[in-house]
Amino acid sequence: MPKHLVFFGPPGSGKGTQASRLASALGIPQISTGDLLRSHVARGTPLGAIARPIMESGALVPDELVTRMLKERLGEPDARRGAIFDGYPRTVPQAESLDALLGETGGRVDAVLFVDVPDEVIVDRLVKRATLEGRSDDSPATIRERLRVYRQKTAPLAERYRSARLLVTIDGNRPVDVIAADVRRAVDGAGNTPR
Ligand code: B4P
Repeated sequence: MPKHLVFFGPPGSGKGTQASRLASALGIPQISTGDLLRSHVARGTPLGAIARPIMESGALVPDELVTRMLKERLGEPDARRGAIFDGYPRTVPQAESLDALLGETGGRVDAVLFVDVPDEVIVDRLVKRATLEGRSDDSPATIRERLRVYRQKTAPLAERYRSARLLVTIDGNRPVDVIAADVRRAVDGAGNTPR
């Protein structure tokens, strides 16, 4: 049975870092909508041209564009055995689309890992990353906007997944290896819970 796991959390919580590790450990792809969008921007595609100013402002790219892109990625052969979603879904309509997309092949979301980190730690991490990597959406003003958008549009998903008994909260304010061990325990446990 393919496994479909979702990482969710505020910007800079480390969900990308953990998603990448888990993907290697389980041998299934990490699907990061942020990375896919950045690749469209770098290649100068029509989607990239629309996404670029939106990402630089800290807002969300429209649901239908992101979902179309995700559907294409999910259709690639390596995603047949499952996938780790990183940064998707980010809104309630995206969560509904994900359920529908996975449902088409008899799949479902198996677990949602919520990487929880306090705001002051996030701002600190992203400001540091701005110096190291120069990502254009890591300016202090954009970081504040990304956090605001996260609280307004993405944080409500926690309730949806909590009531579906899929949510596992992981303390993301610890060393990467310690978090990864917790994630692994959570994922191994999730497969054994009847729903
Ligand atoms: P993303 O690329 O998903 O950016 P993000 O949520 O801000 O996550 P980020 O990569 O920064 O952080 P992560 O938690 O991995 O999206 C960028 C933009 O694309 C969005 O703002 C939006 O415009 C658009 N977009 C993407 N998906 C979308 C969607 N579904 N719908 C609409 N729009 C969408 O944390 C990584 C950082 O933490 C790194 O610097 C790492 O070194 C550090 N870190 C990790 N673990 C750590 C630890 N344990 N301790 C200390 N530091 C740690």
